Amino acid sequence: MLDGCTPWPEEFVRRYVREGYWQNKTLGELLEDTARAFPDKTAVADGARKVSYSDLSRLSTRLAVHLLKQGLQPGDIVLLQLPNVWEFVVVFFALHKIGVIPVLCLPPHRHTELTYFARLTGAAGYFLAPEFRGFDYLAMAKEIQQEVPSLQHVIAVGEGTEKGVSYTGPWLTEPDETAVPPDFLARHRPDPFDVALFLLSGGTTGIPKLIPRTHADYIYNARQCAEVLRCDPEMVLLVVIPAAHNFPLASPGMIGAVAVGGSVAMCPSTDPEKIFQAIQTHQATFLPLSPALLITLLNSPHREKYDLRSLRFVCVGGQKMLPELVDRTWAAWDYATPGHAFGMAEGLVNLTRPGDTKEVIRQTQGRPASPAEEIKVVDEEGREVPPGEVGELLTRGPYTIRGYYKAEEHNRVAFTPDGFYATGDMVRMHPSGNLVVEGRRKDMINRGGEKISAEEVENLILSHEGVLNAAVVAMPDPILGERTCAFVILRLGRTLTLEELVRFLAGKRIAKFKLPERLEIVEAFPLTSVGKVSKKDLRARIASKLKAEENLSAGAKAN
Ligand code: AMP
Ligand code: DBH
Repeated sequence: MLDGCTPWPEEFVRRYVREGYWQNKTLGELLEDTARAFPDKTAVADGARKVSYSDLSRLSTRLAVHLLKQGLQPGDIVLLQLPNVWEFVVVFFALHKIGVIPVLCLPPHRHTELTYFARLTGAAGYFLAPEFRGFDYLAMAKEIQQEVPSLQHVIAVGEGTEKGVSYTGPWLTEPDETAVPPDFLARHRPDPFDVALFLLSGGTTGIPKLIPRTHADYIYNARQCAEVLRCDPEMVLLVVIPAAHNFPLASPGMIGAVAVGGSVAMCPSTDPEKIFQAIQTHQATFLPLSPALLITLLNSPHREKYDLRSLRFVCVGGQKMLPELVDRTWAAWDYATPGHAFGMAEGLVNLTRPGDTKEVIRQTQGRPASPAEEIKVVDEEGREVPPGEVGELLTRGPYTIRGYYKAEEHNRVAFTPDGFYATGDMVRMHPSGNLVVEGRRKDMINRGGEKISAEEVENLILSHEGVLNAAVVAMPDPILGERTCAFVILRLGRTLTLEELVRFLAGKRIAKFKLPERLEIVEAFPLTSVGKVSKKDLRARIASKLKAEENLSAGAKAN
């Protein structure tokens, strides 16, 4: 396996292959299989553009040829940061055809995160859209290149003339390729049992972690999710949450859709009306959403204007969907089944099944997609708790990693000696055999499904000269579930406002979703019995303060 990655022990490799979970197939070959079976079917749709499977196969091969000509080589690592556009799919499969390994960055990631990923991996290239939501990615790419000399290739989707940048547009529109030798793919074929891509972990420690996923494990992950959710060639997946997330990518996601010969429709906007429009235009059947997005859709006055009756499955993940939200979804769209996806980029995916009873869908977050996934619910000493009691979820299986990339120290705490991943999620086994998420022990904020490491934000706040100490916690939010609240102790005689703090942090060039949305200046932090900062108390304090403020403003309105 690639340097810096932890392989599965030999006995597990043999078992996963013997029992048929891992197949000798690359992601590139997965696409080729479907292109042979369904050449004329729409593979990808984006607005008015439709790309058939035979075209997707051809275009991704053509792009792969150009990338090799540019000097990218099998085994190179690249940053991939694209919005939800059709080229995402073309680039994704082009890379896998030649064994170039993408790091799946999110569109909000900025200079600091990208530089870190590029340095850690020695990335050779950066795939981007020149502009998205008013941000100039090309300018950022130039700056990052100055700092990371390995980053030789900047490749933008679309057309353009910027010096030092290659554009996919001309490559994808040139007349048919003649220069592709028939054994082209075979010659550049990556090892299906080696790393295909890196996902990003929301992270619980100061530095975000890279998650290496192999072709074999990732294909099985997507296929297995597609199977238990009964996906078939009629599936039209609408990708609204950022396509680089594990959820819309492989649970069952884009790869699952390709595996079954379904279609992938890309929606770059999270504006409810644009989403409704996309559902209607593409006749979407399968819609992965975060609870926050689902609430926004249900609250939208535009909902009634569109015909959404193609929807069959509304799959909600990233954050817990409460029973009331399940009920509202059923009431709004009685032709669609709501379901939970409780997954993680590290591997394990729990799903409710279309055949589960209504009560199980209301109350639980599903069960492992694969029968080969081992799960344990344990107490603080690692002993399994009696069924029905709350404990931490541990897991091991054919698509759960055995270690983060180049993170030996962290791997020692995140994985047990026998290879279980400690999820940090507190769960309870429901009598149905499904899991119920009861909370978490990891120190992160889950902002509408986007994960924020408290420690990462605290370290940035601590670099402010007026700040003596900082503790970042989640505060409740009716739509996003959680937002970030920073508790700060100032140095003597200093002042700080939220605006000043946000301006300071924005200057650190990080993803905007990590910026605190509330600042509480305090004299001291509450401590636990062992003298650590009690985040539990801080969370309770801000929650009750918000509640009091809400009551106050409700009272003021009533008067
Ligand atoms: P990551 O490890 O960054 O991929 O984030 C995965 C984490 O998101 C899980 O460990 C859970 O904490 C959380 N999560 C994902 N889906 C759900 C869900 N349906 N319900 C509750 N928490 C979820
Ligand atoms: O939050 C996640 O990371 C997530 C949510 C739903 C995930 O990785 C998944 C399904 O596979």
